[in-house]
Order: sequence, then structure tokens, then C-alpha cells
Amino acid sequence: MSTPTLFGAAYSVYTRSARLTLAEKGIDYRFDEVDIFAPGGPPAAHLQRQPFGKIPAFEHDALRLYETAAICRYVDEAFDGPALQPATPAGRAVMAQVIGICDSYLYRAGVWDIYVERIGVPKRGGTSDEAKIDKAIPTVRKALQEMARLSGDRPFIAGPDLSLADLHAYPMTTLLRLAPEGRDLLVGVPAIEAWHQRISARASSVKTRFAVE
Ligand SMILES: N[C@@H](CCC(=O)N[C@@H](CS)C(=O)NCC(=O)O)C(=O)O
Repeated sequence: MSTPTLFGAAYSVYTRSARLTLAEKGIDYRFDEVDIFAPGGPPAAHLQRQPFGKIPAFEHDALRLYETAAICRYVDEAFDGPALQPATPAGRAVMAQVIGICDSYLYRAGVWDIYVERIGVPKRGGTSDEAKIDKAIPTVRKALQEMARLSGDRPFIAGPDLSLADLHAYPMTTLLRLAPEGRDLLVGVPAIEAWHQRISARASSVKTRFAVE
């Protein structure tokens, strides 16, 4: 197998999902750092790989991919290592449902409207928009409660084993938890708080920690 390349940044939640997936599979890869927030915007070479200017992007032989869920699914299916997708159609559907909840609700409300607004904005000298934070709280609460409902009594969100759903959600709950409102939300859904702590202890997670943690 040739060595794949992941283009992204160590601070990015979506890049971290891909890095967690590669680490859990035990795959060697090149990590080509791209700063999409650099003055002047994403480098032109990156826009060739990801025309929407987001990270991550991925290359393996002739295959060039973007969209984190697609990258992680390819990595799971194309390489050796532990399977990161449930064996049953129902399990895979729940995994895809959780990934959809993360992309559609948790990312915007939890990462941007709570974490960035509460922690990132004051760090850059600005003032947090309290109305934005207040409005995001019920959405994040619902997302975490749905993740708990879907996981049932099982240790991972989409079943008895670690899956791409866990690796998609974890970087988002990590940044969320750095804001006091986010920590309260997680503690308010004990099954997800316990899940979060379990994933934090994994070697893949330790290896890909955000600088802000
Ligand atoms: N749907 C994309 C989302 C990727 C995404 O939003 N990445 C963030 C970093 S975590 C980004 O590139 N943000 C830059 C921006 O919004 O301008 C995926 O699944 O890869």
C-alpha cells in the first residue's frame, strides 16, 4: 500500500477526525499542514484539492478526496486494521445518522457558536455575542441527547465497538467542552460525558490533541 497524504491543520476538528481514523487503523501517512485561515485565504494549491476552501483533503495514489466522512470511510475500507464501521445495515445507518447530526447541528452550534464565541473571540480581543451562545445551547443539548439515545447502553455511539461516528463527534465535543457552557451541557448528558472521557484516553486521541486542550 502506498502512503496517503492528509492535508489539513492540527487545530481543525474535521482534520482531527481524519487523523483519529488513520491512527485507529494504524496507517502511516504524510500530514501536509495547510492554514486556511492564513491572511489572503486558503493557498491556491489547496483550492485545487478542496474547491470550497475547507480542510481536510486527502490523496492516495490517483484518488483525491475531500469531505471528512468520505475520507474516513475510504480509509476504513481501503486499508487493513480494525473495522471502524458496524457490521449490520442498522448499525451503519445509526453511524451515518450520528455523523449527520454532527455535521448539521453540533458543529455550527457547538464549535462556532459556543466554543469560538466564548473562547476564541475574546482571545482575539473581541466581545462574545451572548445571544448567539444562548441560541446555540438548546441545539447542542438536543444533539448530545440524541447521541445518548442512539448509543443506548453501549459504550460507543453507534454500537458496541468504536466507529467512525465516535471519531467524527469527539473533536467537536472536545472544543465544546473547553467553554463553560459546553462543559455544563456535556455533564448534563452523563452517558455522553462518560463516552467523551473514554475516547479522550485512547492513544489516537492523545496523539492528536489540540494545542488549546
Ligand atoms: N464538510 C466539510 C467541512 C470541513 C470544515 O468545515 N472544516 C473547517 C475546519 S474544522 C474549515 O475548513 N473551515 C474553514 C472555513 O469555514 O472557512 C468536511 O466534512 O470536510
